[in-house]
This record gives sequence, structure tokens and C-alpha cells, in this order.
Amino acid sequence: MKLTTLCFLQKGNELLLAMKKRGFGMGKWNGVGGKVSEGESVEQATIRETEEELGVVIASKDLRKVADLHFKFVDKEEWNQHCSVYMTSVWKGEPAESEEMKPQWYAKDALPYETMWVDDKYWLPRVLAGEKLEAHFIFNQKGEIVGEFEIKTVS
Ligand code: 6OG
Repeated sequence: MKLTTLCFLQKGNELLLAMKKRGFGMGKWNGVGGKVSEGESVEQATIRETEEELGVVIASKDLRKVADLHFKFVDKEEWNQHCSVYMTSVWKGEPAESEEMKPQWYAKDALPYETMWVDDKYWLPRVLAGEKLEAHFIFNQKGEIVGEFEIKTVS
């Protein structure tokens, strides 16, 4: 299964989302991230993707792992991924638009869940409330959740 990353910048009561301008998940607000490359750790990929997509630099000591998300796609095995999710409140630089992402700050209690991946509304509020999670979701090719999903707290 493919390894991917997601990273959210936090500033007080606000969370930075970015509009994906191309590729998988285009048209959705999300954290920033992408695939872990060969020979790279998951944290290194998180830092690289955040710099590529927002132009900000994060030190690995400032990354806080908040969730392991397992996304399985019915009939589209090549889309299956294990996504490691991180939060940070410390970075260098000012988030800026890139070819792939258009960033925008949102109040944590007013996130645009209707324009995000459908799984986000189930796990992101819990992460923002301080929980650390492991979750499994199954999707169809339209990006809809099929069947039961599972979210559990990890210590
Ligand atoms: P690239 O294809 O851009 O990496 N991603 C998802 N994020 C959420 N919240 N829900 C999903 O439900 C997702 N599927 C993928 C992980 C894909 C990026 O999109 C995220 C990566 O940051 C299915 O290299």
C-alpha cells in the first residue's frame, strides 16, 4: 500500500487548509502532503511536501503525529493508501500559493467539510480536540464512503 502524508498548520484558533488545484482530490480543501518517495522517511516526506506546496519550512521536532488513516478504494487498489497525519504550530516562512495548492486560514470550528474529503468530518474534529487516532475507511471510485468505517483512539 502507498504511503502518503497530510500536514496541517495551526495558528491559535485557525487551521490552514489548501485547495488542491490538480491531481487526486482536485477541488477539495485539505492539508498539504503527498506520496512518500523511495528512501525517504514519512516525516521527511511531510516536510518536503509542505515546503513544495506552501513554501514553508518545518523542523521535524515541531511535527506532531495525530493520526494514521487507512484509505481503501473498492476496485481501485492503486489508490489505496496509508496516510500519516501531522499538525504543527511552528514553521518558517509565510504560506503562499503554489502550482498545486491555494492556502487559506479557517476557524477550526468553521471548516468547509462539504468541500473536503468525506472522511475528514469524522476524524478531524476529534484530532482538533486533542485525540490521537487510527482509522479505516473504504471508498468507491466516486470518493464516497461505503460500508462501516472504524476510528479508534491510540495512546
Ligand atoms: P498526491 O496524489 O497529491 O497525494 N488524501 C486524502 N486526504 C483525505 N483527507 N481524505 C482522503 O480520503 C484522501 N486521499 C488522499 C493524502 C494525495 C494527497 O491527498 C491526501 C495526500 O496528502 C480518501 O501525491
